[in-house]
Amino acid sequence: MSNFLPNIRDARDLHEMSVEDLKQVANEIRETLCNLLSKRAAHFASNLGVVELTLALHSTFDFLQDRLIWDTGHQIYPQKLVTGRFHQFDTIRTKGGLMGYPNPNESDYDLFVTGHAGASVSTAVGLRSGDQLMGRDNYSVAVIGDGAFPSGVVYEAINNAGELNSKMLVILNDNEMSICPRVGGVADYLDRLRSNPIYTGVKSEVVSILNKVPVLGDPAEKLLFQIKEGVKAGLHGGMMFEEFGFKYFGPIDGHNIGLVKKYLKMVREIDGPVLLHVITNKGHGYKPAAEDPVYFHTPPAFKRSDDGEPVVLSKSSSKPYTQHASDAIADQMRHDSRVTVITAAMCQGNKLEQVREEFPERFFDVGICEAHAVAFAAGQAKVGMRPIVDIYSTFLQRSFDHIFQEVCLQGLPVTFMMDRAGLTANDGPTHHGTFDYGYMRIFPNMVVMAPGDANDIGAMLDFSISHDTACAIRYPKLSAAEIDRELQPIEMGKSETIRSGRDGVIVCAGTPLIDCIAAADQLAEEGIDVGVVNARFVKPIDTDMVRDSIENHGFVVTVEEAMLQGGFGSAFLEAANELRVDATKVHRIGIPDEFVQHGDRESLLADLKLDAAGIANTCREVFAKSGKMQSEKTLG
Ligand SMILES: Cc1ncc(C[n+]2csc(CCOP(=O)(O)OP(=O)(O)O)c2C)c(N)n1
Repeated sequence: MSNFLPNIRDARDLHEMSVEDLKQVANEIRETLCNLLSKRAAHFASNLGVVELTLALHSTFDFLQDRLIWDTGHQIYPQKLVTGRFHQFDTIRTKGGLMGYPNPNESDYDLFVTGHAGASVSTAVGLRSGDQLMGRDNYSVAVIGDGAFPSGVVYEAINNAGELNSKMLVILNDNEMSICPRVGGVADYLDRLRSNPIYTGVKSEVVSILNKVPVLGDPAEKLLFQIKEGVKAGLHGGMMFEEFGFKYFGPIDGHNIGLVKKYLKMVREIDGPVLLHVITNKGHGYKPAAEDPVYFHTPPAFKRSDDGEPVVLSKSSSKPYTQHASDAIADQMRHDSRVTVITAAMCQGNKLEQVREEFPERFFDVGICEAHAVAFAAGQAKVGMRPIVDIYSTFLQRSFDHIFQEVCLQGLPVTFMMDRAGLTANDGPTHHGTFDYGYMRIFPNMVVMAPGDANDIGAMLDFSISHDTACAIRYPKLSAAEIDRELQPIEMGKSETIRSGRDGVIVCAGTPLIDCIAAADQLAEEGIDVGVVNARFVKPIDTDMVRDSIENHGFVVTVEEAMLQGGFGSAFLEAANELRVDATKVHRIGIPDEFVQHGDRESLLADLKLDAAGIANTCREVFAKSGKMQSEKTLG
């Protein structure tokens, strides 16, 4: 078996390859993907599904001249393998290694760092428009999955593209799946496109004619288009995409490299925007992944047994925060029929399967439509329901304006469960949920909470459901800690003292609490007596605690796994300023003004001084300074 892949230095090498050779490359890519998964968790099923599409695209276009955007970006692995990164591929999703998403720092073939779904068509339209203004005669392509396709921004882009009428291609990669099965009216529409027997008949006829005609520049081709347009218009009275000004082709088999290439060559000759609908199977080529694409979206590392079955290499036994959150949500729903839960296509990630089963009528998966999710929740809240919006911290950024206008400005009681807050480690900058304290605490009528451990989650949700304006609760993607203590009830704006200390105090927002306690333990062994406070509320902050921390301790260190700007430590300083107490002894630990890259959690935390050792070190330093200041004062 020849080995093409290690020798492909650049995607242009694919141009000379026959379809048969490209099929061989496809096999090699799949083997490489399977081998990667034996080392670490990574995006898998979506990548298996786009192998042929990637090869067809890169062997037809030159994407150093033309432009290519993969929507979301999690299905970029095959592109990395054929654009000069094969030999580093083993490093993907490790610190300093390749990113698991497109990254222009790695290759000119990756145009944007992306990880959030839905924006590909907009950027592709923008690229095309800019290139046109710069006088370049190139082509812009966006590949977008059927899961991302219902995102509102896609229609804003399609609306604009139709009007600009420039040459560009949107490839709709339809595998009938988001991470979970896709939902909603667009999904139904795509199903109808796939299954309409008349249209399917026409399609195969078109394909068979296509197979017979020369690919480029043949007048028969133009005729073919006209026939197709006429037939389609007659059958459907105008298709949705065509109404927007796009020419629609497909659906075609996205695993047939030769066929996809043929269509790509053909649509490249068309003036104006084109939508090519390709059908692929998520997990294609590895049977267990094709059979269970939900699990295999980002599975944990596994090796293949002799008969190819996946054998998971390690299992985490402790219960994650997400599961505690999901259990608490179910509990609320059991006791209060006003409570609903809304997820934006992350039922699996949010561990809401059980809730979906138990409360099908109060469970809403709105698709990858975070903005809609929040405005929808506002509508429910307005008429007396108690909606819980369960969305990852980073994706909730998409809803910023609706949090402001539809929720906070109206004073509505919507609860935000912000999952995956803090560092999400190997996913990197698109996925770290580190901006939420800043973007949530600026709104009037918003309460912002951060559980210090698993025990706080249920109590905070309980507080939130009975509170009459919006509340946000943010927690990470981690196994949950349970801190041994006598639990104090959640009271509006009240922190919890975990232990008191004479020399200084660490005030922690959220789940770094366990590391703060470990740091205080280390310091105690050295004779430095440091208290630990579980802030619980980022907004309203406990002003009594702020005053006490400053007035009765030698130093204060605030800790948060979030951006320092606008974050918890900043809230602490603001409160100190309003109290007119001297905040010079306050030191903040958190994320500085830069994007944190991908890597293993431990070393990212160590770099940011956010692990127990880093927190202890900072305390030592400020303790030494505070001691010096104290003795200077005494001497002076
Ligand atoms: C704004 C946003 N919300 C949610 C996600 C989480 N997410 C990642 S991939 C994915 C499913 C994407 O499905 P689709 O677009 O069909 O691509 P496929 O994986 O099927 O190729 C989701 C919901 C995201 N990346 N961005």
